[in-house]
Amino acid sequence: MKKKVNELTPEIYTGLKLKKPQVTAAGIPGVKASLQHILGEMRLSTGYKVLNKLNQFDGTDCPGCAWPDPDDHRSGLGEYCENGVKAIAEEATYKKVDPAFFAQYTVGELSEKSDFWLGKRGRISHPMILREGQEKYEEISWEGAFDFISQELKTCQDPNEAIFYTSGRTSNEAAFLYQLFVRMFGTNNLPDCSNMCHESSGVALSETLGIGKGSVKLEDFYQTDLILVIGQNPGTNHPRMLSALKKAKESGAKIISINPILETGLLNFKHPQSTKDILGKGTALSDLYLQVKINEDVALLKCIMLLMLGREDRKRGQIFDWDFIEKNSLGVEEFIEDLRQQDLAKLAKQSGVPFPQIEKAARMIMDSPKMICCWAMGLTQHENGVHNIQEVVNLLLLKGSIGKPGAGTCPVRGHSNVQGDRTMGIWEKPKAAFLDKLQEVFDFEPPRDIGFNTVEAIEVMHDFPGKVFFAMGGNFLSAAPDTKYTAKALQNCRLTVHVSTKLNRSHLVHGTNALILPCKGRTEIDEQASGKQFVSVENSMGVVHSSRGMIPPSSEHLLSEPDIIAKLAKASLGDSDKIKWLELVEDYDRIRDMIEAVIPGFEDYNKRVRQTGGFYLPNCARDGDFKTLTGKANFKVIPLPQHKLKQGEFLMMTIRSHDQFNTTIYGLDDRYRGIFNERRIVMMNKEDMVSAGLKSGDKVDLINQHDNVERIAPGFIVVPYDIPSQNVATYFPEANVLVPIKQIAKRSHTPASKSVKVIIQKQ
Ligand SMILES: Nc1nc2c(c(=O)[nH]1)N[C@H]1C(S)=C(S)[C@@H](COP(=O)(O)OP(=O)(O)OC[C@H]3O[C@@H](n4cnc5c(=O)[nH]c(N)nc54)[C@H](O)[C@@H]3O)O[C@H]1N2
Ligand SMILES: Nc1nc2c(c(=O)[nH]1)N[C@H]1C(S)=C(S)[C@@H](COP(=O)(O)OP(=O)(O)OC[C@H]3O[C@@H](n4cnc5c(=O)[nH]c(N)nc54)[C@H](O)[C@@H]3O)O[C@H]1N2
Ligand SMILES: [Mo]
Repeated sequence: MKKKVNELTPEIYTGLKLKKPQVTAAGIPGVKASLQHILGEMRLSTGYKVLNKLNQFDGTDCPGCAWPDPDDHRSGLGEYCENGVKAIAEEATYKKVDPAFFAQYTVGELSEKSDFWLGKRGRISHPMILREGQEKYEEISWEGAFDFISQELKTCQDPNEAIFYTSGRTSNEAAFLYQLFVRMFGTNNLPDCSNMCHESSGVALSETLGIGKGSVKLEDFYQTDLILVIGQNPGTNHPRMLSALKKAKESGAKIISINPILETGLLNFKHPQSTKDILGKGTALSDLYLQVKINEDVALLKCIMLLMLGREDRKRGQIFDWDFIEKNSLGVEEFIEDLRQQDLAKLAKQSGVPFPQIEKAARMIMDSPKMICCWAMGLTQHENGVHNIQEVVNLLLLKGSIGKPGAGTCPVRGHSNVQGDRTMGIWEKPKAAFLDKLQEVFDFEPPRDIGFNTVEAIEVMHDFPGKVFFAMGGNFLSAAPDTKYTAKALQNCRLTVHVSTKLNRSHLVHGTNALILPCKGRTEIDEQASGKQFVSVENSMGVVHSSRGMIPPSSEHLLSEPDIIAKLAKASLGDSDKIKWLELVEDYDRIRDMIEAVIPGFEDYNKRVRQTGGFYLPNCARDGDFKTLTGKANFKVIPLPQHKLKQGEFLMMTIRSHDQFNTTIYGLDDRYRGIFNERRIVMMNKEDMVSAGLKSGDKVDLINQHDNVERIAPGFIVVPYDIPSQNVATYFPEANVLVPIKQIAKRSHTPASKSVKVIIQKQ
């Protein structure tokens, strides 16, 4: 059946309400929103049980974001935030999607429901199969499911016909077993959500600083003079970061935010667990807010650095840290020479930020010996995503603000274990040393060819029918760019398999045969032959620690992710001398012993992961030892992006609302931005609306014409918003139909979902 565009994002209109954007994050409204979500999904006693142990030393790691937990003190009331509570309520819900549910609806009928509706049906309870030509999913035994998949894998003429995706919630133990199975099967086709997320950070930082991860620890926030938050909305996506920013301010730091829109969480914060905060005014966070135009951060940073160079020229050593630069870096001469060619006024104009504000930012940076730069998707999801981050690194290097306390890089990760999954080898481009080690320890010949990343995997499935697509978590269809194109890619597969907790659109846009394998979630007790197990995860700052489930699984038919992988591997490959798949899962310590044998930094893993708070992985950039190809930290000469917007064309960023976790829609409100009860909206500058003859509430079609293909997202409602001219914002995933598959970041291949060119047509 050919699907219409609408069926891929079929939100219904529910009655948009607009209010003024809020100026304070969290506080009582945050507490109220958390409670509503808990009460809607689970019994209060279950809610209490999970939340009480959330992010505690002996508890469950929040399945929400990857922000670290404090090393020392953890709040007795629980270390969590409003959006962590929503993540828990989604996972620990009492509602069930069982075989009776699937008997009620055809897949066609389900695909007409909104993502919000699908997600709210509850937890998937049984393994299900959609057989060729059938209209409904039906129950299948676990054994039957593993046999089915292994038969399909065995009929691959080349192991590279199969593609194994991973979303970042998967534990270290599951991720390690998964990549081992996939590589023993014979392919490096291990695309992951990171390809769509922080891949640009990984590429940029590896080249310049020698490690693809950030360099700071939480305590650096309390020792720094200045924090830059660029292209990130922590109030919604990393709310616990606001507590760290508050504490940093109390310790004397200043904060500059750089973002096209004024995000509430960066303005003011009332800690929901502090009576003083709740009753008082809260803490003002940003000392300076630069409303940069979308994807003009390079122009802004160059303008700031040119002002710094002006001062430095007057007296050498006044601004730049020459001791650091000469000892640790390469390329500063070329960098400064290029900077001198730039024109202050032109840069300022291109950035869209008033010049006096840029001067103020430059002064604050010049006055701060130690500084931290934080960023997220606002920098990575552009064609020049890698360059954006390398320009940030240039700034840090000029100041010598790396490899010392209170200073460094802080790419704030998304999924709660996305960083750990990469450390475990979920990567289409594994390093030779890693493969050598797998070969030595497990006695097999690992594949050496580079595998497909997410975008390449979509293109290959699109152009060459008959692939097998297996997803360890996630919602590939809705998370990926160019929804219609990705739909065809999945529909071309002979088999699509999803290990999932909740129903999502990727189960409904499927291959010739499709399977759903329901797994236990992070919050649930994982009992194996040797007793209750815990898993481990790595947070955004490289701390590896344990996470154990606290409540009984939502269905007796669920298996854990490691168990699913082991059983599939056993059915597909059988045991080898070195690996007895099922024995490994009896006691996860055995999997951790294997990880220790293969991956550096995991010495004494089983012992250290049991220490309170876990342990830090080695980080060369943190230690000031830059393991790049040149052996030094590298300055890079970064070109300015050129957006030649035609008359009537806009640059669109696709962002998250306050009520979603990626493609999981918790609710229809974006409370901080004052947008309620609706997701199919486009935020637009008021003057642009006048020029385009549009008014608030008008319905428009959004159109993208990249590569001579017309992509249409019909029926979006115009919302006037404080956003730079010629910039608009929509929500992910509703606007993903517009993100061109071929518009990707150079070298990291991350879809440019924050700089999509659109024209806007009134309906
Ligand atoms: N509650 C909740 N938590 C989450 C998630 C979630 O969906 N919900 N998702 C998780 C994941 S996987 C991730 S990766 C993170 C995402 O966390 P964020 O990166 O904070 O998420 P986005 O909503 O994509 O927001 C990007 C921010 O960048 C700004 N921006 C866009 N373009 C530009 C630009 O060109 N320049 C600058 N300076 N700013 C720009 C936007 O205005 C927005 O504030 O959050 C994680 N945590
Ligand atoms: N336009 C646009 N597109 C984007 C982005 C954007 O900003 N704009 N952001 C990108 C980013 S940063 C990311 S990270 C990707 C996210 O891409 P994904 O990680 O693929 O998507 P999610 O929505 O996080 O996946 C949600 C699904 O995961 C399953 N799930 C939840 N918990 C578990 C678990 O414990 N185990 C298993 N096996 N399954 C589980 C549930 O079934 C749920 O439906 O999307 C990307 N896409
Ligand atoms: Mo992400």
